[in-house]
Amino acid sequence: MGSLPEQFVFRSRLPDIAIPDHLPLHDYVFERLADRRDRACLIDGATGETLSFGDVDALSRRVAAGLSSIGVCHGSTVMLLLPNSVEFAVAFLASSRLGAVTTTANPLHTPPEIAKQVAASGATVVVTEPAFVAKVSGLAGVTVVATGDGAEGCASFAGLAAADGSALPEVAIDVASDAVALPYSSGTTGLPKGVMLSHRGLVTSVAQLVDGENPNLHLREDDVVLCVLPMFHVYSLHSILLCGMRAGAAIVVMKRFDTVKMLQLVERHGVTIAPLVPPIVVEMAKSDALDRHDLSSVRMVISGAAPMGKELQDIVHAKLPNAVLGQGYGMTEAGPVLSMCMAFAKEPTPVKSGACGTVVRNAELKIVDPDTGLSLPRNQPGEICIRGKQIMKGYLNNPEATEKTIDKDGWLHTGDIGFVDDDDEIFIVDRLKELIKYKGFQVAPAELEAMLIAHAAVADAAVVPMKDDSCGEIPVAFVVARDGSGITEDEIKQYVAKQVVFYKRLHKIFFVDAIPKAPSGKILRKDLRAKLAAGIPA
Ligand code: 4UW
Repeated sequence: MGSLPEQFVFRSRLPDIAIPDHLPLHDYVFERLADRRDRACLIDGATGETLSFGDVDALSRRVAAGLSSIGVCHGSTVMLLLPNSVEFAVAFLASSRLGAVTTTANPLHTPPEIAKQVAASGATVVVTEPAFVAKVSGLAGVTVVATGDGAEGCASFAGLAAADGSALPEVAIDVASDAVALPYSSGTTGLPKGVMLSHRGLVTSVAQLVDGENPNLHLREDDVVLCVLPMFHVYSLHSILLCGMRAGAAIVVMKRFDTVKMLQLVERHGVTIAPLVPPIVVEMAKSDALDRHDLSSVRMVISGAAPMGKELQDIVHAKLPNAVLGQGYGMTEAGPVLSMCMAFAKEPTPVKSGACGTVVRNAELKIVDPDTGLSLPRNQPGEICIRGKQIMKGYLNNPEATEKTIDKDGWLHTGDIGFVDDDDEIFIVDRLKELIKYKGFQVAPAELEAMLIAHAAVADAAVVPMKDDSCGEIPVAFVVARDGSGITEDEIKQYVAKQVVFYKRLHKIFFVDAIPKAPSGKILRKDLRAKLAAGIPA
């Protein structure tokens, strides 16, 4: 009998902690409400209007009662189609109180993209701004709630918020099996899918960062956290909104990114924690305005969702010497955080530029050789896999995709290639999966390929990422045109642009005779990426 191969499993350097496994997400977030009822919780960046923790708790109860009055109940799905706003945070917590699931979408999505997600998620209520009502008003079986001054034919958010918050229905939430959030992600392959994050999953993931004697991400009650990243993306929802609230910090809500306005807000509110993505870090590092603002309050600059190289990290460090700069690594399906910079811990340890953190505690991480399936020791690159209570329950209505992502031993396969170094720091070096990340936003090649192939003049197509200095990656297509069609690059770009949100637009079309494929029919994306890396193909 041969002996079993050695398993190399990596753990946090921090000891495991006790994590509540009985609390629904909203109760966990508000667990210390009594101590901080009057402290600032949400600050509207545009108006300066501030809601205390007590206000947010009460408002989320009233909105829950209001949502209940329009039919939202345990197991319902509510879509938030909102830019960053107090309403977003409140509606999310209100849905959680009812045992409902929140699915989040970018309000800049096109009507067909939104309709697809509404249908797939089974959302029966969409909360949106008056400006976006027209995008959803024709959807059958959907009640639209409009914020602000309201809109014709819609329930009004203000009306919901006027309901009696003391008359909430009793809900028996099963924290392990009830999903509370349903963000969409394409994962390692195919089209975007609903990622079921349970109450217990999100509580675990938040606790892994901000709970315990020596929190990995040390947010304090006197911190002011900048919320410029979109709340509809899991990075902001989790690590700004939920972690910030759990820690008792104030959150400055910024509706949309603008470098100068962002720097003004940092100065005005004395922002101490700035969670960002690399393209914003680049903008900030390049901006002349940086030197005109006093940013000395910032003690932490967090980057994630896309790679940040050593050079950029060194530039920012030189410009903001008072701040600790580091990265976290997340993936929607991973619940979402896999690793976090140890320099953000209460008792920090030094880290290297370019590393994206150390695995979070109460979790296991391994690096798997994609060819043999065996786990690898330190300093050897392979597929990053993670296991723990924080990972997703699975994809909604898609057990096959779930089985391909979470193996029978509970390991979630990320499709990222990386290694763990001698100091337990993780470096991501490549991506096995199809995903394209434009400024941290997900672009699923399969979605664009299906659209291209549906065009009468296109015989075959493949979409891959091309490296780009300011966006990280941009989607480009290799297209086989039908004989005699005479279709042009611009026509194809326009055809796609009309159907998708801005970050999914194709930036370049390369006409080719054939798409390279394996005998199974799978596109050989690696070959196409190599072609791009070797220079613009003819
Ligand atoms: N370096 C290189 C990174 C990195 C990265 C992610 O859109 P998703 O599904 O999810 C995210 C979530 C990011 C996130 C959440 C919470 C958090 O605290 C944090 O750290 C500050 C980050 O991006 O895309 C997942 C994919 O994005 C890539 C990687 O390919 C991953 O599978 N990615 N973070 N630091 N690449």
